[in-house]
Amino acid sequence: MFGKLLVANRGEIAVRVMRACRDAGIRTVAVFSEADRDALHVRLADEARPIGPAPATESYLVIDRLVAVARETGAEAVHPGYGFLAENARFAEACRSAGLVYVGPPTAAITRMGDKTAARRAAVEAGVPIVPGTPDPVESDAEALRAAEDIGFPVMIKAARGGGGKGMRLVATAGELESALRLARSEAGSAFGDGAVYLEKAIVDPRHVEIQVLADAHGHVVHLGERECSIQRRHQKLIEESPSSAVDAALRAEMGGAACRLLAAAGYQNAGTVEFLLDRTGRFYFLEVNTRLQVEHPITELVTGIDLVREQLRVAAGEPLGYAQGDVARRGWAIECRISAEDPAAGFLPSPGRITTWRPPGGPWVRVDAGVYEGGEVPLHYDPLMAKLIVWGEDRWVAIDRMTRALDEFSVAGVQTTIPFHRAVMRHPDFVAGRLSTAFVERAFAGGNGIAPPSRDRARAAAVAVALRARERTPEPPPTESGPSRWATASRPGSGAPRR
Ligand code: MV4
Repeated sequence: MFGKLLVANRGEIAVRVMRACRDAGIRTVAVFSEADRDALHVRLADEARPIGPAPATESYLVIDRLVAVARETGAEAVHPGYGFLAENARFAEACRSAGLVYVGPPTAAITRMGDKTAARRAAVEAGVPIVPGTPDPVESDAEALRAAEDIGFPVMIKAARGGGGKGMRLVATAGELESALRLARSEAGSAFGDGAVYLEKAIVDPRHVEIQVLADAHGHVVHLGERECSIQRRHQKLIEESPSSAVDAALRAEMGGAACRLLAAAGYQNAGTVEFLLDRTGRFYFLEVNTRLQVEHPITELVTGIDLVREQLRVAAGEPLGYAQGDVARRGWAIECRISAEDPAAGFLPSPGRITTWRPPGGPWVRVDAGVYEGGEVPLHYDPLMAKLIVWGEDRWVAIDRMTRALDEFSVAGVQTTIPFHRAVMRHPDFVAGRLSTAFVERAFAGGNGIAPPSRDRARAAAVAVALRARERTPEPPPTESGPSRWATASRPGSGAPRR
């Protein structure tokens, strides 16, 4: 195992990686921008080096500077975290060329999976189902129209180099295709420097379900089950849970097997995530591969007992996983809420500033992965994620109740937070019933309307329906609190203020 590792990141993920290093006896080097002199990750590292001005393009994204700091400090390995350079093949290669161990997949795997159409081809070769669509970018409007009629409307136009929904367009009819193509091409061109687009059949109201995979340098590939990530807004995940209420053991084995086949065929090593769309009939379709540790990795840790960062470090050091698929056990239910400095009552407007009160919850099966502390600052330059609140329970009802309790305990002042949003979701009848799709947030909270609840009538009708269904399905329904008065409480603007 390496003696010293540089963490090329900031915030909660830098802290998370450093903790795993401490546990493994690895010394850590933090890097920090001018906005992060007093940041938590700097305080927790064994040593820290400045890397430039606040803008990430002049600090956390400067490959040469990061590699130079690693060399100067005698670090043997580099962990990229997520975001910033975490899926940048040039960074991985720059580290390796400098003789550093990159804690992530082989450069070729990052490159191949970063190209959407190449990833789709790899999926087909590995026998992994993909959404029906064009194998290559469409060259002309005429070709697109022919393909779309072949596939059947509605279709989705996607950027070949894209991701995160940029350059993506839903097209319901042939008449809308031409203008949608034009818009998608220009959006893809400015976002990815490549206007190439391809078509897929649109899956209506899918769930977003992803499989966590670990692969070592000795040909062992195992999956750690799924994460349900449908609760998102504008492609930013807000809440994740594991398992998914839409996945049973048979489907898990099928999706897990598909994910392992794909990554094994790609010569993948380290931690990786295979994203799928799951339609309402339980069919799944490959979406893309995330060649990094993900924000929501702790929910997988809580249901499997496997420390994913530790595994990343071990695998990068050349150690074998040391267990097979059959050794991976799953127990209970985990939920994660992303606690960001954003105002959910104002369309999730970022709310940077000084944190004057920070009192996170605790107690049994409550985990808080934070990158901030009381008196510290949330800089406006970066992602406003302050912490992740993760709970475990023996089943979904217990986990929801425990998350509700933990959210009630969480006291933050000085910045607005997403806590009121999460409290509202935990009692939303559709969430409680596990009736999720990627459209959940916009439907339940009327999109830009932040945490505004559905109408009284809708809420009441849905609550009754859920209570009846819950009674049919399980002997012990959770204590739901779905009366209109509760909604009024949950949606009161400014309820992010300290409560106790
Ligand atoms: C889709 C889709 C429906 N049909 N593809 C959005 C991000 C990008 N990586 C893939 N996305 C989608 N692709 C087809 N053929 C719906 C989405 C989608 C979505 C996917 C995952 C998580 C959240 C989402 C929110 C809206 C749309």
